[in-house]
Amino acid sequence: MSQHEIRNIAFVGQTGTGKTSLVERLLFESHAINNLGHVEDGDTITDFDDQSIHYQHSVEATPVTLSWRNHQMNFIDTPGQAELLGRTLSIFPAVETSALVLDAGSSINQVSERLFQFAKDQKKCQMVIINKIDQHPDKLLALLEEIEQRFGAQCLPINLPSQKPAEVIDCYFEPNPEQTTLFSGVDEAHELLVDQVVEMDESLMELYLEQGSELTPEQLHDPFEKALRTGHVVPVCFVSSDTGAGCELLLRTLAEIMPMPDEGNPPMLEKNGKQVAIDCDKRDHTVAHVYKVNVDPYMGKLAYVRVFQGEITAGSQLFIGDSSKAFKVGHLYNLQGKKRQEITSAKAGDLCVLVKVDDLAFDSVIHDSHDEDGVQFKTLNFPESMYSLTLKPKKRGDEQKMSDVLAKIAAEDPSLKIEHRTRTNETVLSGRVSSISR
Ligand SMILES: Nc1nc2c(ncn2[C@@H]2O[C@H](COP(=O)(O)OP(=O)(O)OP(=O)(O)O)[C@@H](O)[C@H]2O)c(=O)[nH]1
Ligand SMILES: [Mg+2]
Repeated sequence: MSQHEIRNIAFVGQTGTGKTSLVERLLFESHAINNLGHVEDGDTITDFDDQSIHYQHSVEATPVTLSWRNHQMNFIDTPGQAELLGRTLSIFPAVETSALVLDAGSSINQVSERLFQFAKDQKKCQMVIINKIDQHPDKLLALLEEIEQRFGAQCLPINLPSQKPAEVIDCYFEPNPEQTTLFSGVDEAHELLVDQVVEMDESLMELYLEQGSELTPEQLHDPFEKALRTGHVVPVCFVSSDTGAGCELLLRTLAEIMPMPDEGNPPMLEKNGKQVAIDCDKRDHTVAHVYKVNVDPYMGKLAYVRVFQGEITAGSQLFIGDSSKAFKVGHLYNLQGKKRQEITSAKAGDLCVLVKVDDLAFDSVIHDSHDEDGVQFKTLNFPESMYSLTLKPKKRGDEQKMSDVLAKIAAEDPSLKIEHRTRTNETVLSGRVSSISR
């Protein structure tokens, strides 16, 4: 599969909006799984770790992959709890698209606002997904208005809920004005979206004015990508993870509208403060980035990697950052929750996992040529620490054990800081409250 068919999407948003349930539903609808899991039953693909099952909240950012109509979609399900925000923000470099999932029955809170702003700062293409339309049909219009008010008038529905509870009506690909939606007309929604997109292309605008609203999705493809890259348009989709309503249209939107790797804004890779040009189609020079690290009790250290250029192959020799010492890629995996599939290579645009490479850490840049020495990702602005604790081992002599555990925790959550204060000989852990108390 070439990078043209790959889509990388992060599902983000305040807790409880249904991100994990939606990812599960999309895996099910695309036949990646045969049984639909539920968060309450602790059997979803992405909330598979003990803590997520116990708390019934995602604790980890978890990637999964599905195939849909010749497209490979890599999704990352992320935690929505405020204190786990560091784990969500840290995966943004791995994706082109940030999909903010909202709950039709809840107002937008600060976490969602923050995530929307962060995605904008990170120059991600964005979309908003309104979930749980089955539960709160009466609140959808108010939420749409709230979205417009908080995030701007560029947030425009690509489909609308039908008057029939389990259906969603397409307003973009093949709009049928005969269909009745729960609120505005199909034509009206179509026109608003096309008007917004066509502003990106003067000659198409002229044609549009002559031709009326007859522009095809193919004619609109390039201006749509430009509008997404510049934040000039943010498509809004309605779904229900519970009934599956709108899921097919959501997958179509992801495949046909949201960007492939080289249509998104280029990754914020820099060398000596200058942007580094990255070419997804270029065959030589591998450049990749570690967007997450996790220490698995059985598999050891797992480094979750996004490949930006070239390819990572099992057995190849790569460098980390400025190091002159190469490491050999041993086993390479695709993870689907707790299931792992060994792969022989990962191409530009794709995600993969490297195991047992001790020197890899969050934010490491991996490459295969010293031309790329010094390449770094632009620093992510993590939330300020809100809480600090001085830590001491209960028993004397356990200092080493404590420092090993702290190193593991800090490796997994880049927003946590560990500091040794030599003057007072204290170890201080700083972060957001629950990241510490867990
Ligand atoms: N009725 C209804 N309930 C839903 C829908 N989607 C999710 N839920 C329920 O909403 C609750 C929260 O769902 P999750 O998928 O865990 O939400 P989340 O966004 O992943 O939450 P965090 O991991 O804490 O960020 C669960 O009880 C789901 O069963 C939906 O479309 N309709
Ligand atoms: Mg979740």
